[in-house]
Amino acid sequence: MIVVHHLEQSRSLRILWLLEELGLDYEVRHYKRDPVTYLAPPELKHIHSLGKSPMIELDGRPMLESGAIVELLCEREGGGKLALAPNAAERRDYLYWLHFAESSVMPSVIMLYFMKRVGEAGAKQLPMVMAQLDLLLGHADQALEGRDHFVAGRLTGADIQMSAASDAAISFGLGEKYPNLTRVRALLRERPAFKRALERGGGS
Ligand SMILES: N[C@@H](CCC(=O)N[C@@H](CS)C(=O)NCC(=O)O)C(=O)O
Repeated sequence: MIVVHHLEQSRSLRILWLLEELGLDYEVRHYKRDPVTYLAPPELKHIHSLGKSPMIELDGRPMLESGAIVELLCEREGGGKLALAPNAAERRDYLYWLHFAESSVMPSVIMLYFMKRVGEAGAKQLPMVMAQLDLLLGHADQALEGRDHFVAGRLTGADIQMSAASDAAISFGLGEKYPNLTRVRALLRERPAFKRALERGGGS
């Protein structure tokens, strides 16, 4: 049985969504964020020293990093569903978007999030961080022009990982600036598997 250590309001929702799309059995263990620091509770560190979420247990061992989790679950547990075979022509695009989410988009998202929290102290650097995020979100938005998926004309793990980019656009109030990200986000959130994941995640 796959166990998901699910932190509320976190990127862990993508893993619940993936598992629902793959139709796999899993158990969810819920964790609340610290109301002051917004960090994960210490119990997560008892399972893996980094204490981050998403965290799954597979074969009795903890595993972190959403991109790696998505890749492994699609290929090994999902029989290739939502993935692209190693020799598929679009495999390179699949891997590109699958990893672009955490490797490129999220660092800028997190930076902007903290800059906004520090207020005046971060004001000078804010335009530079904003420009970076704009570049990355614009690139993703462009890739969805006239299409509903990043690759292969169907839902893949790349779309699930990249949902973090559209979530970020919406949470920073940039939805209108990125109409394709916004449109696709609305479409994906209508999927029954997404709704089931939201329910099992306790609404976030
Ligand atoms: N790159 C990692 C990011 C993991 C991560 O930082 N998760 C956040 C939640 S979105 C977290 O656990 N924050 C709580 C904490 O750091 O204590 C991934 O994609 O899995």
